[in-house]
Amino acid sequence: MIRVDCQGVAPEAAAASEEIRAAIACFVKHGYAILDHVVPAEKIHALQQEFEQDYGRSLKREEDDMSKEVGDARFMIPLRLAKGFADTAIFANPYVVAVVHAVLEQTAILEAYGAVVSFPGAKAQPNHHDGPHLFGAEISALLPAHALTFALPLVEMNESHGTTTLLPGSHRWRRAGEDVEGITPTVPTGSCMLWDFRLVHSGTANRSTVQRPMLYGTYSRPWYRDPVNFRGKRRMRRVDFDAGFLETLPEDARRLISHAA
Ligand SMILES: O=C(O)CCC(=O)C(=O)O
Repeated sequence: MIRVDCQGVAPEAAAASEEIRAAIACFVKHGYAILDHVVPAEKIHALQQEFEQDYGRSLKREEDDMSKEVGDARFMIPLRLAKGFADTAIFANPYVVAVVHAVLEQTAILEAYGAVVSFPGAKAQPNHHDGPHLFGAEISALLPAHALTFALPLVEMNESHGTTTLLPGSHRWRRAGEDVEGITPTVPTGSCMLWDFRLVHSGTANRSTVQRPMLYGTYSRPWYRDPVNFRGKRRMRRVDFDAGFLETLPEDARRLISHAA
């Protein structure tokens, strides 16, 4: 398993750093990147409390208009770009955006923003990719990435709370089920994972007694819209923010979400 430690890499120098270059190379070859120390752990702790307060009570163990079941006792909900979730260190994180720009080009957008929460006792998800192949598996395997998932745990992802198993190289599979050993990383708070939308992966079981919220962002090329995860969910906004929010943002962050204004 390859991990890249961003501690000591200045955010403004991220794109030119050896560390981010290594992350990009891993992403292109293996379909994933794991970045450590991209957000201070205290900031994540505050976000986790905010999540519990603002979303915890309304999130039930059943699908409704504002959530989607994505596995046994596992739900996806949209997050509003407000308060801590509107922090550019989170949705426009400089280390993450440096990888996003390299693999999806500078015109990349944040296509969706939310959380996947697994409840205590949630069983492992089946293997899947986040979207269907473009033009079928044979052609898709040859193409550069069109979208990726950014996963930022609000509590440590580990054997007890559950994490995500990734099948390295599966973004290049021409047929399903090639034989490869998965990796099941522990992801501490402040670290994140990125995976190619084509990569085969699955959330592992939550064996603990606490919810495991994982903030996610879908970054994509500007023409791409996730055709699956919002099907039948008209009330679920992909990227949601107040009028006037855009004007408060630096240019780079604004470019990521202005399509949703
Ligand atoms: O819960 C996880 O760890 C992964 C979730 C996931 O892959 C999904 O819902 O598509």
